[in-house]
Amino acid sequence: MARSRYHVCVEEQEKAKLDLPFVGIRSFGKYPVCSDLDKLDADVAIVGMPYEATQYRPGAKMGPEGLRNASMLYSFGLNGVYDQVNDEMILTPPTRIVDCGDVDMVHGDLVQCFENIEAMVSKIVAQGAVPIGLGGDHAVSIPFGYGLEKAGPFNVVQVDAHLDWCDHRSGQRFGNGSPMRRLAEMDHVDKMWQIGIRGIGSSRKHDFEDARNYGSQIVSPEDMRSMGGVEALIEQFPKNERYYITFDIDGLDITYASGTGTPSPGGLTYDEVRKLFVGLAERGDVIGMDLVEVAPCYDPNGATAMVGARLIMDLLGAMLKKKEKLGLLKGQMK
Ligand SMILES: [Mn+2]
Repeated sequence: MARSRYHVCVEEQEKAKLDLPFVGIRSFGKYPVCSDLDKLDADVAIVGMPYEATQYRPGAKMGPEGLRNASMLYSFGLNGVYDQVNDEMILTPPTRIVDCGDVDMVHGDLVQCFENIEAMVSKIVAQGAVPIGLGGDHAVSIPFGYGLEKAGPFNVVQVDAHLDWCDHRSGQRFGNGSPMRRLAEMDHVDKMWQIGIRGIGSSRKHDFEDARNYGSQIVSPEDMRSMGGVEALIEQFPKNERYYITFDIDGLDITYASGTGTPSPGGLTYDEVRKLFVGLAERGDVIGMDLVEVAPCYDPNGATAMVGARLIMDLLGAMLKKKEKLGLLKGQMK
């Protein structure tokens, strides 16, 4: 039979299962699903926390779904990705990343939702994996922070437009304007940096004073650039200490992150946040991270979720490369 002019000559042995981004089941990055935490055996465990009680535009409870969808763009390389900056492969075997699905939610029941988040995160920590949480509104960082207790003590690096240090609003102490104060109250939380802060939020002057009195370093995008940029900021982080990164997507500028409840101009760029995460992963030991407040309903082209998913991948690449070089991956220790 005559061949078409479009015939592509592929030897049988060159054929491969491509598993392209539009094919298959949408776990984060298309990494394997682990639905039984008793059997969790991985370096990193992704967990969705679709909890929401936002103070303005709703939608963050669909964040895990949006981030998993967006992560398909980066699912080309189950056998790793070429990092052209450092001229090396990253996220290669034996690194093990799994998606544990979502924490179970009970609509309107903060107590059960938070207990479930804390239980799942602490179980992941007990199994020796680094939890990466997908919010959800920023209140999820309160039970996430308690769930990290056994991985502590640790420092907290927040990237956010807002200080989130409000003590309570009409008695509500567990809203998305309060996670940083609640974290600061935890015995296993040590130093704190709050980066990208510029937004108009629920924290008042006395909340800023309380944060500074705690010892928190509050760094606006302008502060960071005038001190010499992200490279100079990274120098402030003590080496070899443990860090939990809590990343509110609105820390990025509104041009990167309009798909959120309270988008804010004057924010950080993708490159600044990437360098910050990579610098932290290289300098310290990142023991957990969450990305919160992605609201897909205001993200019609998916760009906000894509930038968010990409920054998780950037962080994981740097974290796991460091562990690989130290021989600390689970697959290396057996
Ligand atoms: Mn926040």
